Amino acid sequence: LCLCLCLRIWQTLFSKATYRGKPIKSLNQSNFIYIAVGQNQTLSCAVKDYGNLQFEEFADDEPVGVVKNAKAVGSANQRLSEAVHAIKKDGHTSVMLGGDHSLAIGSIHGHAAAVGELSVVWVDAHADINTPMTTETGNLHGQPMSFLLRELRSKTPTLPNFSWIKPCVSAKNLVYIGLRDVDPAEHFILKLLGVKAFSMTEVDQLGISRVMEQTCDYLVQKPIHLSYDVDAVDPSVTPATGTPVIGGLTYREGLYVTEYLCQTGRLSAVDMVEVNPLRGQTEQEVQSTVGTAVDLLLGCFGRQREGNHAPDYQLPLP
Ligand code: NNH
Ligand code: MN
Ligand code: MN
Ligand code: MN
Repeated sequence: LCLCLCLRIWQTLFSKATYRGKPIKSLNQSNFIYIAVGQNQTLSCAVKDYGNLQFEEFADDEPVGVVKNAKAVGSANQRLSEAVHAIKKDGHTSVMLGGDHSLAIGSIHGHAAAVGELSVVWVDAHADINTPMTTETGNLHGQPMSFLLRELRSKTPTLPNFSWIKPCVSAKNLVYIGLRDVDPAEHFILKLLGVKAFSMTEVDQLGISRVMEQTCDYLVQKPIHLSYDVDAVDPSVTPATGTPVIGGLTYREGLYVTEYLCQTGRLSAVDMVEVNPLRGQTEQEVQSTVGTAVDLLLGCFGRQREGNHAPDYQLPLP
């Protein structure tokens, strides 16, 4: 059920509310679903769908320097921040399905507003830490961390509709995994702030299990915000994304990250972003990307490759 639900959510987000040509009416039928995790195995999971957020559009959203869509992105993230804040205050683990990675601004901001200091695990081919002054593309999805880090406060101008943002993450509480396409200015910032980063070179050197061990030894105690850009995974597996980069995590490495973070018991919010079915060349490319994103989410919520069974499972008697 959930596999299909998640698939539908993405299809809803990206295929103008239709799935295989048919319009999808509502996703809010049930608050409690059993996630199908394999034959005869279920993982119970109370799910509350807070619905799609409606974002305001701006006709007068002129570029600020090279930065595009500042008003729209600023305003969307303000709404998202409030939504995630409410979800955390309701006592849930937040799941944000995207969409552009600039949405991490609101997601992390709202999470921090509710729980205080947090650790951020940023799984991505890219560092997304350009400032509006260093960005080469002008895309805000390449800049979210620069608005969130306390250490970069004095380096980021206030864009229109960005004045509500309070930097709420410390550089020492941030870990990157999967980097392989980092701009020179971003590389400078990472070194300047001494940010912990496991690029694909470290993944090759250490193996994903030691990367995760070191990540969690380094990030102690605080609630974890996982911001997962599907382009961290190799484009042979997740091609339907805006900026695929060769040489990424395998399906198994990508999944291991989620399983490992799940078993810490500290996973408090997840972003699964840059899933873009419109970027798939074939139906198979879309299915592989969306299916992988769903598997990564299931990994975050306890699906184990060794198998699962309900705590009250009873063997049938002959
Ligand atoms: N570094 C580039 C930029 O700032 C690319 C960012 N693209 C991403 N990031 N998809 O995850 O525009
Ligand atoms: Mn994007
Ligand atoms: Mn990203
Ligand atoms: Mn990326």
